[in-house]
Amino acid sequence: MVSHVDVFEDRDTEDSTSSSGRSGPSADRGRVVRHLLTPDEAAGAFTLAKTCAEAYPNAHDEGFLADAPVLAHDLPSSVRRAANAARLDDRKHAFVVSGNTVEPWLEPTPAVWRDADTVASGPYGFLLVLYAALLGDPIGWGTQQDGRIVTDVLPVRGLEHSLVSASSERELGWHTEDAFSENRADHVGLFCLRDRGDIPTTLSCADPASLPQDVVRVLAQKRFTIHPDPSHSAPADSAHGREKVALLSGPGDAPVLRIDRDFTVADEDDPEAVRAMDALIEHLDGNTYEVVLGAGDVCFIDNRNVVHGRRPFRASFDGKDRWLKRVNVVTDLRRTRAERPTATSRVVG
Ligand SMILES: O=C(O)CCC(=O)C(=O)O
Ligand SMILES: [Fe+2]
Repeated sequence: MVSHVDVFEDRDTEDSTSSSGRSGPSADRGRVVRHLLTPDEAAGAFTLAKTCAEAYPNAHDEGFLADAPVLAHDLPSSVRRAANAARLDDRKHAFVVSGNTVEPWLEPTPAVWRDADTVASGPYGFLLVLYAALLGDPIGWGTQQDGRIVTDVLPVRGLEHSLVSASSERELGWHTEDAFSENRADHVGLFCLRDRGDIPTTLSCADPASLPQDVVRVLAQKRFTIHPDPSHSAPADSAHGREKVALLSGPGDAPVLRIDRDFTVADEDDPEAVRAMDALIEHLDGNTYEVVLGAGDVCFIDNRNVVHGRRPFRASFDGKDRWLKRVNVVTDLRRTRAERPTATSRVVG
C-alpha cells in the first residue's frame, strides 16, 4: 500500500504498514490514487483469478486475453468504479489497488525471470490481467522475456549494476516504459508479490509551466533519439532508435512525456536540443518522489503522465527478494496492430 502526502484515497481506509511513501520537495507532485480492498473483496478477486487459472492454460493465452474485459466484470464493483475514475483522470500518476491476497506459501522468488512463470505464481498473473482489463488491453514484446504478456521483475545475480529492472545495487533510472516505441504502453501494471522492506519505486512528472518556454518548444520538436534498453533483444538492424522524436507533447495542463534517462540522446551538433534535454532531466530529477509497493499492491503507472524507476537496494538472492509481476497495457489495441502479426496476437515486434 502507498501512504504518501499526496495520495488520494478513494474511500475511507486505514493505512496498514505494508508500504509507505515519501514525498518530494513539492507538495503537488504525487497524484497516486489508492483503492484499498476489503478482505472480502480481496478474497473474491483472488477466487476469480484462480477460477481463470483453472479455465485457461496461462495468463498469456490469447483466449484469456480476449475474454479478460468480460471476466473483469466479476471483480468487486468498488474496484471497477475506482479503475474507471482513474482511467478518465488524465492527471493521475498511478492507480494502486491495495489489499490483494498473496498466499503465505508463495514459492521463493526465482533466480531469473525464465523460472518465474510457474503454476504457483499463476493466479497473480491472471489477477493482474483482470485489473489491467479495466484500463485497456495487455500487450507483450517479442523482444522481451520470450514474448510473455505477464513478465517478472526480480533482482538477478550478475545484473546488480545493469540498466534494466533486474538490477539492484544500481538505481534504475527513471524512464517512460519502452520509450523507444510508438507502441509503448499507456499503463504499466506492477503486482508486488513479495516486498523486501523499503525498496521505493520512483515517479516523476513534467510541469511545462515551470520550464522556460523556449525549452518546452524545443522538447516538443522531433530532435531526439531514444534507443531500446537492453531488456529488449532487438535485432541489430532494428529501425527503433533511428527516428527523431519529441520528448514532450500534449496540452500544457496534461503533458505527455517520452524519455528514458539512460537511453535518450540529442545530437551533439544540435546544442539547443542538448540544452533542452539537460533542462528536462534536471526538472524530472527535481520532481522525483518515491512510492513503496508492498506485497498485495497492484500499481498501474500512467506511462504518459509520469516516468518511473527504482531506488538501489541490496539483493540477497536467497528466495526472499522483492518480486513483481508486470504487464503493459494499451488503451487502443488497434494502434499497435502494424507490429502485431495477427489481430488476436498480443505480442508486438
Ligand atoms: O521495480 C520497480 O519498481 C520498477 C521496475 C520497472 O521500471 C519496470 O519493471 O518497468
Ligand atoms: Fe519500467
